[in-house]
Amino acid sequence: MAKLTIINPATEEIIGELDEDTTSTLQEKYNRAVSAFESWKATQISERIKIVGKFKDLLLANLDSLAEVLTKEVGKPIGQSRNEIRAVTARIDFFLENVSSVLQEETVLRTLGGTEAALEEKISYDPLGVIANISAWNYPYFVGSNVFIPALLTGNTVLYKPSEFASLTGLEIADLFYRAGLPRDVFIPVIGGGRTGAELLKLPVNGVYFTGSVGTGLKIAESLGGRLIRLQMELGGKDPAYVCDDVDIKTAAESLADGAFYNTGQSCCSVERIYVHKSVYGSFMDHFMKTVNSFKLGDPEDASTYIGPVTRSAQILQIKSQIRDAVSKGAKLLTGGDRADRKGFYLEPTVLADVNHSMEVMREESFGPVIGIMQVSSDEEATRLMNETTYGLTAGVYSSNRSRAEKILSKIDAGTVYWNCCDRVSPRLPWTGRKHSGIGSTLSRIGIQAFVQPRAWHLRSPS
Ligand code: TXE
Repeated sequence: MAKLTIINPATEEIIGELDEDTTSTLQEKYNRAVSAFESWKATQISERIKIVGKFKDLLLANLDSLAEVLTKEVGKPIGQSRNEIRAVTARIDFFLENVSSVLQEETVLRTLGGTEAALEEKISYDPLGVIANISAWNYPYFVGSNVFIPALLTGNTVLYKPSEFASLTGLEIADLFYRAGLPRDVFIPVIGGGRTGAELLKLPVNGVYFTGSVGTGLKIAESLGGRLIRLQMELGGKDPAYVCDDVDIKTAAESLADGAFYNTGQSCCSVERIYVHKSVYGSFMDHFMKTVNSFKLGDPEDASTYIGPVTRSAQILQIKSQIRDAVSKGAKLLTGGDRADRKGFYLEPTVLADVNHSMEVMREESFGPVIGIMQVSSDEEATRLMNETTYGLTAGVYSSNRSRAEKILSKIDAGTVYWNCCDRVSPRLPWTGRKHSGIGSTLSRIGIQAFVQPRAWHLRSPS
């Protein structure tokens, strides 16, 4: 059996070793998930709600130890690990409160009959079956729960493959579910990297829910060619924000610095490009740099750390190559640009000015502590540049004028738009990417419907 080695990105030390799944263990797990489906589907919704509610309680009861594992495994600063676990419980509450009404049967026509037969039309919902949930490492609790919580609540069984960089957390999640009373064959973790993910998808699962990079998303779409199954993808972004000339500059700069560097810039909705109206550019840059310079880089286990290591060493090479490309084309490096002088996969927070769209850093996802900032002359220019991308996850506008912001945002081709905020996700709203940022939606009532199939009933009484 091949081993998966877990490395702490802050120390580069090996902190664990797990057995990877093989073709035969995957088949065995799939068989278990299939055999558990009928009884889980038949389980009362109130019972499913009770188990998931207990899982939520266990998350809170074990918050500190779970956060420690997450921090050791992905390098997320400990305060941000705790925030993630705490915030995921609010998402779970949304699902618990809404799943019953989403699954409610709906009668859409009822005729009385009389001389004719009475007719009723109604819609009901069935789970899909066994779903494969292939997940990313950057927010394992968030991106995982967007899928496995509504999937389980609606009666599906789940084969859950956490990222190979977040597998200890994946196993913690499975353990909490079992302690909450979930039958072991209803939620089964799968351990391994890309090869294991690809093997998993060869099994005749009924739905594939993927969170990860565009490159892997495209490979998965190709590998599923010829199979008519439900496919959802939450992929990368190159999320822009525009600062108009009518804002409180300090507030906008502080908000955007946080949006660019929180989670060490490794959020799908991190701010990755900033456009600033030329009349406020100087003042914006002063405040922005002051905020960035105040961020403490260091040991993620230290509660005062804001910037930790990046999770994968390969990201360092990729981001440094973007920085080199930008500087060689005329960008000005205002701070950072290299590895931090310490052990671990650390990159200094990096700010690039005088950037343009010929540079990779303004076109390709960076997924790390780097940001490009560009001056613009008008709302029209900002709108054009924000849309000049293959991605479409989020976009933000900072302005004191709501109708000005809404006018700009309505022209941006992105699934989520923000006025005077960024890097924000709400369980009440769909999380959905356009263009290369994804297919389908999680969260909101739409993100519950994503895990069921409707049944249309035509019921004619005997005449
Ligand atoms: O992705 P990878 P990562 C995006 C984020 C960034 C990426 C980072 O923007 O682009 O995710 O996550 C498995 N067949 N989002 O680095 O490498 C792999 O083992 C099947 C978007 O983890 O693509 C891992 O479990 N599976 C977002 C998973 O795919 C395969 C929220 C992802 O790996 C595979 C969070 C294959 N051929 C991050 N190859 C949003 N939009 O909401 C790899 N895997």
